[in-house]
Amino acid sequence: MKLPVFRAPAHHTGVTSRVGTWLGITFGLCFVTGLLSHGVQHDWPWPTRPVDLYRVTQGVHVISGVASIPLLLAKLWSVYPKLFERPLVRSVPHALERGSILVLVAASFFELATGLFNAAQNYPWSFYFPTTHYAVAWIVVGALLVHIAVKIPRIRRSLEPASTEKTVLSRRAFLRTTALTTGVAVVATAGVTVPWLRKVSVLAWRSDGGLPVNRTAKAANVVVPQDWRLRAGTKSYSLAELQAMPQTTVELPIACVEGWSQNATWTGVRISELIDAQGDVRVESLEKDGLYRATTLPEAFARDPLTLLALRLNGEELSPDHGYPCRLIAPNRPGVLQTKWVTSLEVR
Ligand SMILES: Nc1nc2c(c(=O)[nH]1)N[C@H]1C(S)=C(S)[C@@H](COP(=O)(O)O)O[C@H]1N2
Ligand SMILES: [Mo]
Repeated sequence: MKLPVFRAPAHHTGVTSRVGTWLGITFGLCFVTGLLSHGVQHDWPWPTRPVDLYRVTQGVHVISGVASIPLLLAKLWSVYPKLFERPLVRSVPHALERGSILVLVAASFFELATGLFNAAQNYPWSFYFPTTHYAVAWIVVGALLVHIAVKIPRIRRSLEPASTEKTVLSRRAFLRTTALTTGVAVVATAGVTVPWLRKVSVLAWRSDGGLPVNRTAKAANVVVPQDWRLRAGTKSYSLAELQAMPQTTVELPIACVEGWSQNATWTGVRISELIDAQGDVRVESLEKDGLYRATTLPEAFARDPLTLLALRLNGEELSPDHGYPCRLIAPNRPGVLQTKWVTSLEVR
């Protein structure tokens, strides 16, 4: 069998190394911010300030993930002639190296595809997304470190200035196209979290200016009883009693793990005025069996003056979908932990 010969500039190792370096940066950012997001949802120490920190880290997570998609495709395009190299396996280390690349590519595709679907709020699979996405991230990182370690000498050599002007120019053209495609992908989606990009982000979720609803009261099966009262430790309050208490107004974002985020103005009662938080506070909702029906508010957050049991959103009474009669809003906390339809607070 005669094997094809590949001479296109895109297949030059200089191109592969450069795109690989960019991809290394976006993967690195994506991994670190993903790790932080996992941590904050698993009781790792997490500060209450800056209030927008999670909004930024999760925005970077989704944006670097989106940027990685065209970069990974360009990188694979650049190296696919290697599939035609013979002999298939030259030695044991060579076999291991090729095997690790197979794992790396498969795991990377899995992460980028599931992440993209997640950002689009689409879950066409039966596994539990956060656990699987998190576990496979470690496979990517492990395989990536092996890959980089093996390739370092080649990367070094290939990034040195190349010889002929003409091929250098066409290599640059491929790199420019890759960069441009990546830029378009980022701009088309980053508006989910970067307010001034909202208008140009054609693929991004777009609101009518209001705060999006993640899970509606109907979907959550929430019915507020006529005689609803908030239980807070040993005390209890009717809605009218909560409304009669001193009200605080704060401007805080909902920063969803799915990548979108938006600021809003919240008015309500400070959690610290409702319960003496000598420890973490368990926040339960009226939802019977949703995955996010209850959360634990660490003590520092429960005592924070910006942490409210919100009764109003942007000047109006909370709508059922945003958590009527009351919902938790705290600084620097993922949206998934900003419990709606709160019915009890209890110190753990
Ligand atoms: N009880 C309850 N609270 C919840 C949820 C939920 O499913 N059940 N979803 C959370 C998620 S994932 C997000 S992003 C925010 C969104 O708040 P919003 O719908 O008011 O914008 O609510 C959070 N609070
Ligand atoms: Mo969310």
